[in-house]
Amino acid sequence: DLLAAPSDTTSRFHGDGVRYKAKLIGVDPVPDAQGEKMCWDSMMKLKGFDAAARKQGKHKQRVWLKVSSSGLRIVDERTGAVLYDHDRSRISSLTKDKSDPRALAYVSQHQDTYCLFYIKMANLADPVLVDIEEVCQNVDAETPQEAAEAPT
Ligand code: I3P
Repeated sequence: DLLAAPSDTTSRFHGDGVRYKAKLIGVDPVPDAQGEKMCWDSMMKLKGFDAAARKQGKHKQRVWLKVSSSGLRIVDERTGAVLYDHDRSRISSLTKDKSDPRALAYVSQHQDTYCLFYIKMANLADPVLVDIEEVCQNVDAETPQEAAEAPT
């Protein structure tokens, strides 16, 4: 049947999935599974650490972000070592970086603890956000809004 939906084995997320060239800006333990302000504050903190490290001549770690039907993996570009492996059921939130079209963040849950992963893509983050949303059907990419202005 030519009109049938692609089966699991023909999906581009099957097996190793799709890989994107990226750099790891940072990883930060966070108190909750989600929250616009929580994620934004964590991202800006990590961005500050990255800028400070850059001034000392350090570089972000080069990685592959792999998106597959089982979830997300962060793999060291140089050694191929799997640094993090997040089952799709553990991804509790996804954030588009309003300050950088190449960056994104997600929160991964492990038992009662949560960790935010902030990643800078080599290219635009939008297609990657779409892929992550497709694989982790329980999350939608949020764009943190500016704080509402106080009524005058
Ligand atoms: C680099 C420049 C790149 C940045 C890189 C910096 O600084 O800001 O855009 O890569 O980060 O070193 P410079 O222009 O002074 O060489 P990203 O855009 O991917 O962040 P890195 O050193 O952490 O790789």
